[in-house]
Amino acid sequence: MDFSEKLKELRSEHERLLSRKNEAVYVNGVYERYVNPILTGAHAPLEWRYDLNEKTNPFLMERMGIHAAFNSGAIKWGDKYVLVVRVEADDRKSFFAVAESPNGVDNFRFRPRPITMPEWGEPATNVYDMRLTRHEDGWIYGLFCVERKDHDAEGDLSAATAACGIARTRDLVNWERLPDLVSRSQQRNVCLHPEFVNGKYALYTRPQDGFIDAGSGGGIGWALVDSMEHAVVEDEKIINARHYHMITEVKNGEGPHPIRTDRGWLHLAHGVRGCASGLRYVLYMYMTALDDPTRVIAQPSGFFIVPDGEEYIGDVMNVCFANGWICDDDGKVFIYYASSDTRMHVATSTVDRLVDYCLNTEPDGGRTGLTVERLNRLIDKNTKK
Ligand code: M1P
Repeated sequence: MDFSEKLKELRSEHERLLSRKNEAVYVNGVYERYVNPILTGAHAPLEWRYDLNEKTNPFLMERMGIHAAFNSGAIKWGDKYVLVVRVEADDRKSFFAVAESPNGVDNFRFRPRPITMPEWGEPATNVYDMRLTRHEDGWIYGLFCVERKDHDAEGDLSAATAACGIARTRDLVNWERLPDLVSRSQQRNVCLHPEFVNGKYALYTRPQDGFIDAGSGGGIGWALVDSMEHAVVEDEKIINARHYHMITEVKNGEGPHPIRTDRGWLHLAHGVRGCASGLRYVLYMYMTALDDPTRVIAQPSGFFIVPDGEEYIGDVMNVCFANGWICDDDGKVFIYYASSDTRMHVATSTVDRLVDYCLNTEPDGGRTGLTVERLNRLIDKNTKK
């Protein structure tokens, strides 16, 4: 096959992948899953991966490997479903790129270039996991993790620090970088609440002792800050704590910003537990009071979404992670989740179903005896004559 034939085939295979239709499958009444991942490394434009000039690349070799597209922030932009994707190159560096779809479930296409994020302070080694918030102040904020080498840990090559980077935009094209969040502890999984609370910006935080360990960090935190231009966490309180023998035992973190409903704020988060095969990341939901987003009013027991089938496999196995969802005006909710730090998926539900799930699923009782009591109550209800 000559160069132009190979290129033609490459383009048609790529187009086949991008235009593949997706199909919903029933799961449990709470949400539908879709059969195909919506984004993978292979969705990255060919122009990002190949030198398409026969003279300089006669074998049509890939010159820049892109192996993963995951942990995406999400926003509705006009009639498009837009993701700010964590794209990871073969060199382990991730960056942000915008992909958009006309229907939210398939045909996601990357814009021609990745986001060139301005630096702030010491240039980042890595950036990832952007949470997007269209704030009532008129800006769209992107909060993300900024990883830098820990210069204090001499001799430990893997020592790093995590901070919350802050950027804002009005058009998803031009990004203004603001100073990183100032906080006593390291921070990852920070997310901006969409409304002012007591006239201040409200942040969901995740204080952590080190780069990996939440340690004494307690759980999902909450902090009010005066400004996003110089955001400083003075006081932080834990609003959704971790617990022994629950899905959040090792750590947890807020996903995208919560959705306002008549019955309270709907939250999506991830919980992590340890097991013989390593850490297991699952998604869970909780609700907080409308007049006080720090007061938990419901938290269904157990997980909401876990890796399923091939989703278990990837760069970091046994991981479900979500930092983006979109709620349409008609109440349809698109839940964008990643599997095993490798690819993006979508599940769909509605505000009504998610509220019903949160308010009518019993909470975790904390011990096996109460789980059996709960089961017996349900069986009684279903078998009573
Ligand atoms: O590898 C799983 C996840 O690990 C981190 O999440 P957390 O801070 O809760 O441990 C993040 O690096 C995330 O990107 C990743 O998916």
